[in-house]
Amino acid sequence: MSQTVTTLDVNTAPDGGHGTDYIRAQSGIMSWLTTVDHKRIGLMYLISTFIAFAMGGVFALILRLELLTPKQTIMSANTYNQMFTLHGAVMTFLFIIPSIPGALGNFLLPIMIGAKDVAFPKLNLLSLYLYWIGALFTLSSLITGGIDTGWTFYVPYSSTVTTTSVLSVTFGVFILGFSSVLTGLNFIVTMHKLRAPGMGWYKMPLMLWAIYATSIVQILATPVLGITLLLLIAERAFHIGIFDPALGGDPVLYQHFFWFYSHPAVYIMILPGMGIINELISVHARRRIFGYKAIAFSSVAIALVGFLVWGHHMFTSGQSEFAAIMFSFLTFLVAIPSGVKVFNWIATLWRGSISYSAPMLYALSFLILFSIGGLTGIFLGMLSVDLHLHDTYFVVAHFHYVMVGGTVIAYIGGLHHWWPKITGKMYSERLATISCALVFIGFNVTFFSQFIMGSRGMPRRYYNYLDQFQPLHAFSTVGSWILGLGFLVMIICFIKSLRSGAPAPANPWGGLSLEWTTASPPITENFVRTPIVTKGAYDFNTENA
Ligand code: HEM
Ligand SMILES: [Cu+2]
Repeated sequence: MSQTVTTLDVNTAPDGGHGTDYIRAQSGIMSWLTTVDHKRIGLMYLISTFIAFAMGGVFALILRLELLTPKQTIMSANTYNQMFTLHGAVMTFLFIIPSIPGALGNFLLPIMIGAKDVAFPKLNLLSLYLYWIGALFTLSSLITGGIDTGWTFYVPYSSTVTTTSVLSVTFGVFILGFSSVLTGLNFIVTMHKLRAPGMGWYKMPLMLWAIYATSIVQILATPVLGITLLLLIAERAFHIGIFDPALGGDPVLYQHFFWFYSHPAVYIMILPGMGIINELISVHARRRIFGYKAIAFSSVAIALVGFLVWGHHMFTSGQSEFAAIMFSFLTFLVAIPSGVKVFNWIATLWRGSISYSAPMLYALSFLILFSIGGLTGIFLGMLSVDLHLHDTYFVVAHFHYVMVGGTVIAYIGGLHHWWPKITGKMYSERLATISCALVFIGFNVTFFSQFIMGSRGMPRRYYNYLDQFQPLHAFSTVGSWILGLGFLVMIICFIKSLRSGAPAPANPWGGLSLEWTTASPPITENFVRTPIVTKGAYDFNTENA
């Protein structure tokens, strides 16, 4: 009773005589910089956000190295402050928010609904340029004296105290926000207007429901961040007195504004990852997805409830007791749709014929790590418990379990899944399995120890720490090397695939959604003829499906 898909022929290229694949359709750098092909734009996002990930990753390894010993190890306290600020800002604004929508969303969305491109191809290119310009402003701080406020830019430190380059970084993030809004807008219109004949809303692959929900959050929440950053810029440059108590302002107001965006933003980060997991689990277990509608609506529910819980970041900031109790209560509500999803994924795997391919291994890693991240979120949402855990390593561990164990793992699993489609090349399953194992082990060694440290009172963002924490910190640092090695093997695997991988067939995994009916890589306008959707994306013939 579900979903997508055509029975039409494979849309061949280049030899099939229906045009050249999108990579070779035109050549020269200008053909890339002026392209309006969503696939080329997606590929450029893929590369750009990956560079950001690599930079953020190197910062992380350096941070962990500093924390190997309780006193100074390799850098000064000031450098440490700038390093974790940049690590957080790069990972958040330059990597995790734009990566999945920008790369996989752009590449897949039009193909998955049977369209030639997104609704506004030129606007799409503008989003990419805004991403690049925003990235330049943000990273310019590397040569103009850094920034040491933490990625949250809390006032009054950011507005009146620090002498580091707050202005260029916040302006960069402001521009990045526009990129995000325009992408969300474009995707929403595309899904409303350009679905192929037969592609009803309930026939869309669940990945697209997730992207739809994400886009809603992007266009509703991101402008609030933009205005907040503008106010911060004005405050710092002209002392207008919005946040400065000496001028009649209120510093806690900044936190309200900031988290009114940034809590929903964590759903901009995790929802697309959840969307990917649907495709990985169903295709690599050859099972119809269990509870299609429940999964679809839970994405939207998460997006909406996500707007009501920002105060759980501010339990210790002096909000009223009533507000704190309400925010705590509402936070638990998010657990319900999240739990629905996890339950449905496990039910889909149940009695599936699971193939332990790299995408499935990543999906299984996601299920374990995201569950740990989500369950520890309940601890933090509990008002009484959070008073103890606030701003400790427990928080650092929690959000890395969600963001890295959830989103990044899902993203990498998705990259493997769609790699043959995007590049036209197969990758080595052996190397991919090795890297997945290293990432899983390294990740847990790095971050599980931080739950323990945090529960014992190790504060976050500290440069020096008590000797008693050293064994756990050292354990965590060694874990980060294993994790780094895992990512390195992954990159080697991808480069090897590009150089010498076997040519990919149109449908290497036997998937049923529309992208598997086009050639690998697809031709410029995706399909030779507009596909007509007759079958569901998850209509695998398994017993009692
Ligand atoms: C890949 C391995 C990673 C390692 C080893 C790592 C390590 C760290 C460390 C050591 C800190 C500083 C904590 C402190 O001083 O209190 C930190 C903070 C942070 N990390 Fe990561 N990280 C990794 C990946 C990521 C990713 C992928 C993201 C994004 C989704 C991310 C987002 C953040 C954020 C937002 C902060 C907070 C910065 C702050 O406190 O201002 N990290 N990470
Ligand atoms: Cu939150």
